[in-house]
Amino acid sequence: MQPKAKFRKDYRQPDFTVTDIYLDFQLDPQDTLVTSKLNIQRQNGTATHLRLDGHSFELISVKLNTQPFTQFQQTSDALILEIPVSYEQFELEIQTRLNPAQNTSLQGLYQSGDGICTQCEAEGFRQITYMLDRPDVLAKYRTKLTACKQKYPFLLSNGNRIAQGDLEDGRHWVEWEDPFFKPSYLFAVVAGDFDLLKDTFITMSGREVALEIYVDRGNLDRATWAMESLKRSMKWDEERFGLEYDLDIYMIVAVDFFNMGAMENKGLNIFNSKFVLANPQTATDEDYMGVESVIAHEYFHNWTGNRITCRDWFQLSLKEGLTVFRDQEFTSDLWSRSAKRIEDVRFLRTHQFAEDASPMAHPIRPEKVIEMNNFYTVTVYEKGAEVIRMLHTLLGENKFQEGMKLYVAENDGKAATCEDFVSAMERASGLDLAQFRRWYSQSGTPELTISDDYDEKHQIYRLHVSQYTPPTADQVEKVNLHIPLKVALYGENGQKIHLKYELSSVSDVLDVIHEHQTFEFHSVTQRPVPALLCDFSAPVRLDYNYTPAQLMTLVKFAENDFVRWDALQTLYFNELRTNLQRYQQAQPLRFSTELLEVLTLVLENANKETELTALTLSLPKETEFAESFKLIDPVGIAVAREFMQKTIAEALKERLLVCYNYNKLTNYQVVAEDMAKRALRNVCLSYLAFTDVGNGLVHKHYHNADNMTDMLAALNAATKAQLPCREQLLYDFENKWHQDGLVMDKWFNLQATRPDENVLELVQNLLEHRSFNFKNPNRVRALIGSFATQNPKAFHAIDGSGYRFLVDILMKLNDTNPQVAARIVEPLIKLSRYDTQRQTLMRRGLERLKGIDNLAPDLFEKIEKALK
Ligand code: B3K
Ligand code: ZN
Repeated sequence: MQPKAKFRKDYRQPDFTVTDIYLDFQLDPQDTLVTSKLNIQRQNGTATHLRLDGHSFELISVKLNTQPFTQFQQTSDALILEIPVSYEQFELEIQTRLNPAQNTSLQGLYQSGDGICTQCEAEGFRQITYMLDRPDVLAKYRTKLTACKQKYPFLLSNGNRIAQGDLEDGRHWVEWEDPFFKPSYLFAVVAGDFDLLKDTFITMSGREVALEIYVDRGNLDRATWAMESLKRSMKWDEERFGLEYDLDIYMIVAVDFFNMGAMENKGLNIFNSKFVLANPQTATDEDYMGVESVIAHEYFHNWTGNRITCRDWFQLSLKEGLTVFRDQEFTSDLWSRSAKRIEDVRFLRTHQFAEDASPMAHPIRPEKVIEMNNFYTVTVYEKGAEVIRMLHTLLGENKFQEGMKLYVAENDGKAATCEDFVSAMERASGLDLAQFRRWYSQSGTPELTISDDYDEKHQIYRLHVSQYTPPTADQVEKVNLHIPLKVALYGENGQKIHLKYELSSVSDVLDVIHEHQTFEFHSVTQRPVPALLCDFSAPVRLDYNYTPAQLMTLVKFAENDFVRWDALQTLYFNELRTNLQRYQQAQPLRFSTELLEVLTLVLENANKETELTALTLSLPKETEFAESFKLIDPVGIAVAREFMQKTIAEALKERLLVCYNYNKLTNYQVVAEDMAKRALRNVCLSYLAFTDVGNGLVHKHYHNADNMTDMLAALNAATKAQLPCREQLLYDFENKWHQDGLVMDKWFNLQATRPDENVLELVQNLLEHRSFNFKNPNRVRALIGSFATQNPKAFHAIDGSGYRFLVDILMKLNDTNPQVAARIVEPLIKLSRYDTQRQTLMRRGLERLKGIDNLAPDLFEKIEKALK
């Protein structure tokens, strides 16, 4: 049977709702008994069919108002009950039996290591018991957990602990009550043995909140950063958004087996241990930042997601886009705003633009879904956050916060829609957002084509702007969007030109609303260099024919760090493009003197702006370059990029060495200044690895490292430049860390992204490695995911070996963990971006997959679209 699609337009209010739930769990890894008592209320006076979602468990019994009940029909994914019309309100009692240890899908109730936990978003609750498992059914939960006390000393659920006790058979029980109404996807249970880090937070109204972080035994020293991050998040949300925490306890549990980053269950977040655990020996600076932002993100969901939830899953960006925007702002306020912006834009351009150009293209509010888990995407999250950011740009901070207040006041305790949010913003600001709303319904990456002219006589400068959104796989017809275009003008000597129309100042944010539009600036005394799309004011592609001299002016003089970084990006991209062409025409590669000049200048100023230098000096990855081509040549890009890297290294070797030595630190601290120094020093190292001093330098760097950031930088440099020392360093690392899965993920990633010819064979052998575990999503992503997405040259090998390998893996993952399978199939469905030979091979792989028995809806949805 083919999985069925659901459409946004078909939303209907439920006929029945659940007001209260009492859940009783008799927990056991192989044999868990769940008794659920649902208080149900009829919403629609004539409805007699009550359809409850549920699958993957054994149904034991059903009672209606305490009496055994048999008027139901059981299907593969539901229980359909016949409820007499006279029943306005009734209690349904359902008993089910589950096997958490055998649940490798990591949804519903499952075993992780020695513990047991849940994952209910999006539709995992229905794997525990029958339920109206939809986000617009809000109920109050009371939960009793009973389990062996020795094996599971901690029994956790949402809300407040209201009672507990011991049983004579060695088991104990704990009862929890959550006073807030919530949808089933926010329900959570954890049972296990942990080390516990405790702290408290005093809220702005003076209430004390208990903070508890649960980690595997022995990991306590790796939890402090997460705790600090949590407190910073709570404080920030009060200060910037005026939002205060509502329960008396906030718990975070770190588990090793988890399909994504973390989950914002009410009062009981469950995290992938990757985003909790950090100490200097095991985590890099990047990991530290990752932990802080995911902790913040899940915390921020308490208001944007939990207190105000989504009416239906098509509205997912209501909570995700907004919460990503909030965590981005948090990081920007605490660290460096421009660095954060640069990283986010890099990510969006590489991954979201690629998604929009793929068979999976969808608007931030999708119209049609087969498997909801497939829509936790960069589009819903990151483009969703860009849409919120554009609103913020258009409204300004004050009006935006007024809009937030209105949104919260109107929707607290409810299941809302994206429209509710935009409407609040519209009414609070008085702006007309009619055209802006189209960002919610239109997919695809808009292109802004800009040209300019300068009228010297009248001192008028004009920007001619055209917008065009190319058709996408899901939607052919496109309309004009409301695009905020932030600009700045610079004189030849770097002075910023005041923006004027006639005699008055005008905003630097231009409202692009038509297909073609001209913007005029007056009193411009010389032909300016335009900085366009400053701070990436809209998620669009920009096409303006910059000359190298203009870009040089921007790199040198622009006030805005983002503009300077972006100008250098354009130079890198142009350089790569030119050399790729030369490579394809079998001509010798050449490096432009302008770019070397700019880079020399950047290095000269390195000490004044360490962080920005590190960012601008990093060459875009192969996958970043690839995104700017309609037709991707994975081999050519790798060759041209490596040529650039080697040329820069050789030409600037002395300067890079000076910079490398200058930024040496004596001890490890997670503070902005030191992180910037490490980043810059390690970028220098990555270039120097390609010179004659490389082997000695990298070897020494590795052995002198007192932290993971530097150690990994050395390993990375050694493998990318294929230095003689690499095998020995990799061996040393493995020997030291093989018992630590999270650290080994870094090693697996390095192995999978090696430039070596035989990398596929290496990866295949590593499937048998002592630290690898096919059931653990982190391991699978680190080894197999990295190979498929971060080693394009090897994955797209023209003999099809990379594709065959991935398909073999996917066939197995389809049975064990379809959600992870649907993530790592991504590079294979983007077939239209490659030449016909590769396309044919990719298609063959997808067809082989499509033919298997029991193809999960997760893979089915993507493959079906890809083969269209
Ligand atoms: N809301 C969860 C993601 C759930 C994914 C379900 N497949 C984490 C987050 O976005 O905060
Ligand atoms: Zn989220």
